[in-house]
Amino acid sequence: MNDNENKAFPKDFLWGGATADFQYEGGFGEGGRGTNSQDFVTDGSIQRRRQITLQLKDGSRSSVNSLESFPDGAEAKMYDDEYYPSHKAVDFYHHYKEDIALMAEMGFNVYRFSICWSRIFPKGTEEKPNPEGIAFYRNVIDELHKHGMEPLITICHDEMPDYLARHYNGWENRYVIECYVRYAKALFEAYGDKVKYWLTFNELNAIHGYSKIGVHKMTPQVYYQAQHHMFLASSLTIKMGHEMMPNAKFGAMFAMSEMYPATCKPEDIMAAYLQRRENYFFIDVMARGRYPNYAAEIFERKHVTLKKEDGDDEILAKYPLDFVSFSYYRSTTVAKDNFKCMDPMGIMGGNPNPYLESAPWGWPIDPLGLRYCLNELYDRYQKPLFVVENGLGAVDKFEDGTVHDEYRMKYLADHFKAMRDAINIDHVPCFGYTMWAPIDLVSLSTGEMKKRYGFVYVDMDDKGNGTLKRYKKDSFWWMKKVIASNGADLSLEYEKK
Ligand code: BGP
Repeated sequence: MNDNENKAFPKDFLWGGATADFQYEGGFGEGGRGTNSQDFVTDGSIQRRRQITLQLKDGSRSSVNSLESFPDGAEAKMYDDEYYPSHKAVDFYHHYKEDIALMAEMGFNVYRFSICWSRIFPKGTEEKPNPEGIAFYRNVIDELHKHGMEPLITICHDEMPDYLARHYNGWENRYVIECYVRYAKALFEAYGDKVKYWLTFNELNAIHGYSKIGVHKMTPQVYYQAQHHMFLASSLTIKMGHEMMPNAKFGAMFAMSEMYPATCKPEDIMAAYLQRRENYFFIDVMARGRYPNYAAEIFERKHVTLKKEDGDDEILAKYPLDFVSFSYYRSTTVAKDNFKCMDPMGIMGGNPNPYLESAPWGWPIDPLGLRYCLNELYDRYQKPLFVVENGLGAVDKFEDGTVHDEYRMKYLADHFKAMRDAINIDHVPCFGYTMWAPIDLVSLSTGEMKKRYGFVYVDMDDKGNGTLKRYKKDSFWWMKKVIASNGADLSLEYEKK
């Protein structure tokens, strides 16, 4: 056995959890919050995809699934008889003190959360931020510090003020860069002395459509143009952030899923390579600071002509990411005949791997793939790494005031071991881990509550009924033990203390 295998994690390793506002916070219509592009997305399931409800040009009601284009002239609209999970989510807005205390009790020293852009700038076009929105997150940050926790802020997690989507077509419009940078500046002015770690965007490689990037029609042209604007917004924000907060560190988050060739047939290996490359495209631009040479092949194949202005390339080159962060839930396989570049993450499933078991919502469980990703990402970018999402969505049985979720402990223990091996054996500099999601919240892909990730059970069902009361699961106590040992003790034994 290698002597380094069971060593603890590095001394200052950051252990914590991650959430996103529209899945967790709620507080719709409170504190001056403006409507957000995610507020029109209904609940759903694996069989029934989440819908964005619409009003058509002739005034009639319709809907599209959250990745599809709107019919001409249609606009997003809410209806009283629909359930929209983002409105209440699990109400962190009114439970933040209790939730942060629970996270602290497990020993977290970091908490990753996203700020709701429309809580700070309700329309996105205002000159001055909403003071109530600024105050809410200041209270959250102060509460974290009170408990010795470091905030890690996602500036934009798959959403935007609805006004910018509706009137400007979201990120397709270059004007939105200016709005985003003004928003980031307001955050840096308000919290710059309290927050060191920032993520400019969440999963740029996996966001499509109106709810996430504000565009009415999804074509490759619109998609890559929108991405170009997000790359620029990120770089300009990093520039400004470093000027305003010399100690701050910036990342952006990518959805990683190891994409293995389905067989050793050269055609499958090539298909897997091409699909991986298409996924890496986004990190390549932001971490290396330039479009990769293979971008030309993607743009030719998809008939994309990017509109760039003079100076864009210099901005990307001068202000790349300080660290690379990513989500990792599973791996997938790629064969020549299942190659589908536009949706590399297959958020609703993924191709099976005969060597792996799948989690309840179909994602193959592959801890070793995390070690592989960490090695590959470091080798590719030579930048420190942060695993900012990983966890198991499962159907939990609530009994005796708790959940006996050994399956969750096992999933996490195996992934922690893989991460520990990457750090201790392979010498990959990974400085933190935030588990998705420490308190149960609404699933992004299906809008369900029953796909639960947390160490803490929240009493709420798929339609938002319940007391919202929080209960510690068995894994709560286990995680507390793991953090207390700084990851040296990953056994499934624990005591409830
Ligand atoms: C990531 C998102 C999160 C989160 C997670 C789990 O892609 O950044 O917002 O929800 O996936 O996905 P789901 O909620 O669909 O299980």
